[in-house]
Amino acid sequence: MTTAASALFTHVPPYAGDPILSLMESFQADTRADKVSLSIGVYFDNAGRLPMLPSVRRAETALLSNIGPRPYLPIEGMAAYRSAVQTLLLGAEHEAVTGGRVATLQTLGGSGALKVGADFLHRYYPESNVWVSDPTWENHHAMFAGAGLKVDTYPYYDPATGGLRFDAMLAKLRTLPRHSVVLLHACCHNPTGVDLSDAQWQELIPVLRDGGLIPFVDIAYQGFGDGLVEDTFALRAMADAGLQFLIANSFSKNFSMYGERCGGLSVVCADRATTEAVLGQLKATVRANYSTPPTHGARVIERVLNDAELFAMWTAETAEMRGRIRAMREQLHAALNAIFQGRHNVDYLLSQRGMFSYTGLNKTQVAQLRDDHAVYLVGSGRLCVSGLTTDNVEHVARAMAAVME
Ligand code: KET
Repeated sequence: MTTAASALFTHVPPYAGDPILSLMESFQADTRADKVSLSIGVYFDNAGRLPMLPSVRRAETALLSNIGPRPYLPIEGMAAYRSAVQTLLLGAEHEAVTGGRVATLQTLGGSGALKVGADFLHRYYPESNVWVSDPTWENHHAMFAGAGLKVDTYPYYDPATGGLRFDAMLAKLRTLPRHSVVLLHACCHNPTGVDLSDAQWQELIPVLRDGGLIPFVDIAYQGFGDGLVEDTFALRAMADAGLQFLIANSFSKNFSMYGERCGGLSVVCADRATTEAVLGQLKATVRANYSTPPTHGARVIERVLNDAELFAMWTAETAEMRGRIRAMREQLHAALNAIFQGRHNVDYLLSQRGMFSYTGLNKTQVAQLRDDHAVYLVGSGRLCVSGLTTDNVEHVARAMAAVME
């Protein structure tokens, strides 16, 4: 019955759609044979397929041959998974880890970690704003705002050079009120591919410490920059310097386990007692949201991370994915240079790292790429390099050139 009295929710407006996920839907509905998805941050192999990593297959097969009961996990997640997260991010021997100064939760992907962290910060620092890089992953804005924090930006990307506005970034961060939250990308910055060098991180750390700022580091692409350990340089340097900070890590990309929703939230605290209290309140946040995390993906990942042989396999698999991303950067760079003959500088493709590059293409050009050439980028001009293959890279280069010239 739809009488006026029973018509509820008529004031609910339609959803405009997510700027990234909605592109996946349009791409899937596109019937053109030469379509290329360079939008969502997902790693594809050179055949354009989502890989099933052999280390994951092996761990999962072993689990399936030993199917057991499925109790609720603890609110904070599996202990073996949580300690593996700490080892992967900071190293098993790091004093913060051995000293019991890291509160780690198993979370629903990197997104779940960001959300639980944002809720926690809003509760204990209700006056604090969060400062994110200009630009950042679109969903950072939505998540922090959704948790009640005011979101502001600090300078980051320089469109003129395709590099970093490091001095302007530091200058801005120096002006922030104490206890401001500063969202940082540990490696493979999304959407620009522009990272701080190790020396720049070392320069940033005193600014964070002396300003009494609360760093929140997002690491969603560990292994896709320079290496599994190399990509944690910022985390380890911050912990070495005695900073207290939050880390949201994701296993979606580096395990190619997007749908299993596996990640972690780690809070590096001043001492063991504070860590226990923080972990307790994080658990309270989770309990009031979704109660406890799921088992399957975490079991698989925990097995890979805690078994020496599987870990070595996975390390090699991440190196292979990283190598392919780099090779595709070089091939697109070479293909564009062959067309442009010096008319446009596309060296940003080589200096930027990780899955993404910022092309500088405007909304109209991105729309032309999609409508005229079936090449999908995010509206901001972000190109996901891992959607390129040796088969489609020439087509993409010709399409980019067609909309740029
Ligand atoms: N942090 C960053 C920086 C990030 O790019 C993503 C996903 C996440 C966190 C979320 O990770 P997950 O484990 O899936 O919750 N980014 C890609 C996918 C998306 O938008 O959801 C992307 O930017 O395309």
